[in-house]
Amino acid sequence: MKSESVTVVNAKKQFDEIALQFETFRILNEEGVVINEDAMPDLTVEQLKELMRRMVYTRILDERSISLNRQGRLGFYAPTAGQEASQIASQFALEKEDFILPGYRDVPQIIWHGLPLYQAFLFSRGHYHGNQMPEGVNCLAPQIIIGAQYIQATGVALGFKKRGKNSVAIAYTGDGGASQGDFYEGMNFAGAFKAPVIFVVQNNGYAISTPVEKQSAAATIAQKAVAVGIAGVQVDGMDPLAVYAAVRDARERAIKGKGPTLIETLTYRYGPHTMSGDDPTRYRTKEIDNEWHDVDPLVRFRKFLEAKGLWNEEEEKKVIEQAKEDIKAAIQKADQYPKQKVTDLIENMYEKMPVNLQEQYEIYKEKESK
Ligand SMILES: Cc1ncc(C[n+]2csc(CCOP(=O)(O)OP(=O)(O)O)c2C)c(N)n1
Repeated sequence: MKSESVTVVNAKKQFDEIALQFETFRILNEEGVVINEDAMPDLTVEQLKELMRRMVYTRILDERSISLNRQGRLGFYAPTAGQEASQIASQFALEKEDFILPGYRDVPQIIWHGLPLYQAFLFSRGHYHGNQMPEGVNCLAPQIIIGAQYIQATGVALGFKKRGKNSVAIAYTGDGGASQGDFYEGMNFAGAFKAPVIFVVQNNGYAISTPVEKQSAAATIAQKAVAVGIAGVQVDGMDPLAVYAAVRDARERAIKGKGPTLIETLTYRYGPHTMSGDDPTRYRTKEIDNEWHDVDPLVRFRKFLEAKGLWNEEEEKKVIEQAKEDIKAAIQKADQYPKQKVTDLIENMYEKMPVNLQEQYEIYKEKESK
């Protein structure tokens, strides 16, 4: 065969071009000024204010949760401050019937989807009732196994599709999650079957202490969508309007049968990985912290609303007081909830108790009745 007949692929050029197509989608700049008017989502004044309220509330919830953890009143806790635009604005773009498959840091989304606060505190304490979603709250319990919820989300979405429902599943993971096999497997299957699912990667730069550059040679996580033939977008994860618009758009396409979307949000967690001993000063500098604080989602959105005369200090204070009151009541309710027993664990593990556990169950029932 003559060499001229062979098509030579300029792979380097192709790769570079792919990365270029994934420029960061943004609507608000750091000063809270709209720089992408065409992409402005259709939100009412009340919805814009509600989005701000939820972000302020969630920041307080994070502060209080950290302090409750330090007092020994909460157990496992993964801080959320810095990630409010990625978390709260993405949930805000959903409908109640949509199904959330969260990771351990995504407790705020499931609270705003309907999980009572006292149950979120029980989840933190490892109490089974923290994982029992009330009827009509369409969420799974936060997943600790990194990336596993990507496969589960595809299954939930296919269920919606088979039943002809106009609902979507949304799965959250971090940048570390995008290094897992489950991430590719879930997206690949969803793409092939056009499952109505939204895959969100909150890229906060680190999987505990491992920087994202050490997890992948790809210039963006969003471009990984290309390999499985689905839509992908990289979003400024500190811009609540951009996150909202991207998720809303992905949702609309999903329910129209156009398949899944991978959304990478560029964000940052201000605190440690979890409250179980991580020290971020060992792998991040103060300068990096400051750079991200300068683009804080609450500051940016506050400026945007204030310029329109829709937000002020008084309004913010009201939200803060409400959050503190709710948190106090919820932790008291969690304290009063019956302590977890071994029999509770066995009862809640299987729909039908296996025979081998039945024996142990009887032993504990006897012990716990004393
Ligand atoms: C399958 C699996 N491997 C390892 C771990 C241990 N682990 C817990 S959190 C974490 C880092 C995850 O980072 P990322 O996905 O970026 O999420 P982030 O915590 O930044 O939100 C690891 C490796 C785990 N929970 N599950």
